[in-house]
Amino acid sequence: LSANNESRGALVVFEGLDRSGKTSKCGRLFSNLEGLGHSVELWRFPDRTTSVGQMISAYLTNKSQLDDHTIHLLFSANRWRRYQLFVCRSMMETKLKAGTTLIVDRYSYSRVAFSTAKALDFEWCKAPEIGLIAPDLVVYLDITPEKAAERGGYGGERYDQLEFQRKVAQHYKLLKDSSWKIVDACQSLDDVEKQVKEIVLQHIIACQKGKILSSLWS
Ligand code: 2DT
Repeated sequence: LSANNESRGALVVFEGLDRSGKTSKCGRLFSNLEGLGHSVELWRFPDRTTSVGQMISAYLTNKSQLDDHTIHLLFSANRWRRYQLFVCRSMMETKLKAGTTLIVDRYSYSRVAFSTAKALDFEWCKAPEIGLIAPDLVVYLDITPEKAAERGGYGGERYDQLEFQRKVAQHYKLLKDSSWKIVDACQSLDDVEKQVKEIVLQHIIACQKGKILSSLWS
């Protein structure tokens, strides 16, 4: 991952509990960056459009049952597929090196936090994600599970339960590293948007100046 990084785009990941506002903040950031003339794309995991994505979606909506290990590996396969679509250089790497910033709604941290919340082994959960591209920035939208639950209720999916989200919140904390910026998701929408935009622009500049791409957890 160390070839020509000049003027590359940034890999910006959003993480947080359900109802923390990730999807709307990703959308706002995307429009803001586009408005400023940046080359930018919005990605989302799970990508429910692929065949593996459809299996994940059936599991999340309780239409199918899968063993915890199996669903863990399917979520990873969903990301690897996106990564490997071009034969030698991944789609992600190609886009970043072409100068496109990627805003990604959930990434490997979701996988480990959600699976370890089911009491799967921490290192086992990380293993299938090792070697994916490490984000330049992880924006963690911080909200307590109780406050998140008050926000118009959860959807009807498998993980949308307060007790489970409490466990996920605890496990997210174990994944925090130097690429993380914690943003208080309970501020006004405008304040969250402004803070996120400032942090992201700083990281885009660092990447344009040649910050090296690295691999996740290796
Ligand atoms: P959305 O509500 O954001 O569509 O997510 N999840 C997600 C995992 O358990 N592992 C993963 O790797 C990813 C990307 C979090 C649907 C649910 O999928 C969970 C919530």
